[in-house]
Amino acid sequence: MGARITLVRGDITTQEVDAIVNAANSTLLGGGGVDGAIHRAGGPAILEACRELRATMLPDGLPTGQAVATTAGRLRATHVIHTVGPVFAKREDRSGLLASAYRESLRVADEVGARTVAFPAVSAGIYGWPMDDAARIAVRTVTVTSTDIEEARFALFGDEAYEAFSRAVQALD
Ligand code: AR6
Repeated sequence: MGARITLVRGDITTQEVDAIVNAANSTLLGGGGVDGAIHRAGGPAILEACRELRATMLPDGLPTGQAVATTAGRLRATHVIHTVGPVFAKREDRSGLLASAYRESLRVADEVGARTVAFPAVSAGIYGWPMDDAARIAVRTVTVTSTDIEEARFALFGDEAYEAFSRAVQALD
């Protein structure tokens, strides 16, 4: 069964869900955008857990298209699931990696027992993915992936993102 998709406008860090997905980079050591906001709101426990992962399971970092869970520190959520979306490239189709970031995040969410998960528009900020296409890939991948998650909530910053995801959801019907 696929998860029920919901859309909200606003800050992902304040969502009351079991797990929040972070649009991280391979170092797992922080950055701007959603990543910066999650570390700021969640406090140092998240970075500590990421450093521990780098020192043990992931010495070379988290590959693009993969996902890994840590504590959510002070956030209302219990888990942060860090995933790495691809940087958009005009001359190369990396959409398989973007779909993989969502699929792997759902797999890890199942592993930690999450029932509600909030996603940002992975790759559609600093990594430059055109919003309409990012929304289509996100919505399609979550819809076709089999999972025990009940709700996949996209927490979207700004009208452009919200409208793009609304169109992508409407296009499913
Ligand atoms: N809540 C919800 N959405 C947000 C928030 C927030 N608090 N902040 C930004 N967005 P981005 P990427 C939106 O750049 O493109 C970091 O440096 C934003 O408007 O966060 O995958 C990482 O460390 C955009 O629509 O992620 C990586 O180096 C979407 O979230 C790199 O950025 C994703 O934007 C990853 O870039």
